[in-house]
Amino acid sequence: MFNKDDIKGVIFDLDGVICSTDELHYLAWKELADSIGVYFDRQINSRLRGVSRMASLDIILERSEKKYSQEEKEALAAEKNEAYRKLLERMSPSDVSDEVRSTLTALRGKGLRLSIGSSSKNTPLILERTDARRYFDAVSDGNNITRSKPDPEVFLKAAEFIGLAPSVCLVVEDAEAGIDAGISGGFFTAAIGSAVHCGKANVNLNRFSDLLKYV
Ligand code: B16
Ligand code: MG
Repeated sequence: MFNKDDIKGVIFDLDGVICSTDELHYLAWKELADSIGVYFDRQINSRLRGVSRMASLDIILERSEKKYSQEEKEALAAEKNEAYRKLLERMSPSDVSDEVRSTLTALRGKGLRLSIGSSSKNTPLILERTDARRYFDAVSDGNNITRSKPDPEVFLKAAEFIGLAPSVCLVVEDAEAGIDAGISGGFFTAAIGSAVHCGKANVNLNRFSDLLKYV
């Protein structure tokens, strides 16, 4: 049973929760898909939310007539990532809203421990470009895991990094795969954005600052 007094830490997904990189992922995947003649649009892009880089590529290649070897797929993923990192250089502190910043500051003020729990290997660059690293006690991301969401590894590591048990942490996610990961790791979960529709989270947030009602 969810009880706000039990929560000692909050673990945040990055893309879609703290900031939005959807459009940049789209542009980089689109460039790659065009270069190999594979159809790709924004609807397909929406299936990539919260999914790892290689799993995203597999979704894109569903439309390809050519079968790619593992080595070729790794080269394609590296090419996309290079284009994506160039686009990330355009991010700035204004890509993290005042609402997100003031809510994170208020949560810290309540004595809660905060961590990032993101599948993205580009998390350090995104946090640096947006000047958001300073709100978090720890960062667990695609660089310290071997299994992506819906596996709970990234959140279990985040809880370990802030020295708390999953049972006293709330995971905030915008993707169903992330809510599933939180549930299977024994965390309480809060859904925002498209994850609200899956109906599986303990709480649904209309907006980021609603978190202050629940913890
Ligand atoms: P990268 P999150 C996820 O971040 C993104 O939502 C997903 O679209 C992306 O494919 C994944 O990170 C891997 O990202 O290619 O940068 O390592 O939502 O878990 O913060
Ligand atoms: Mg996300």
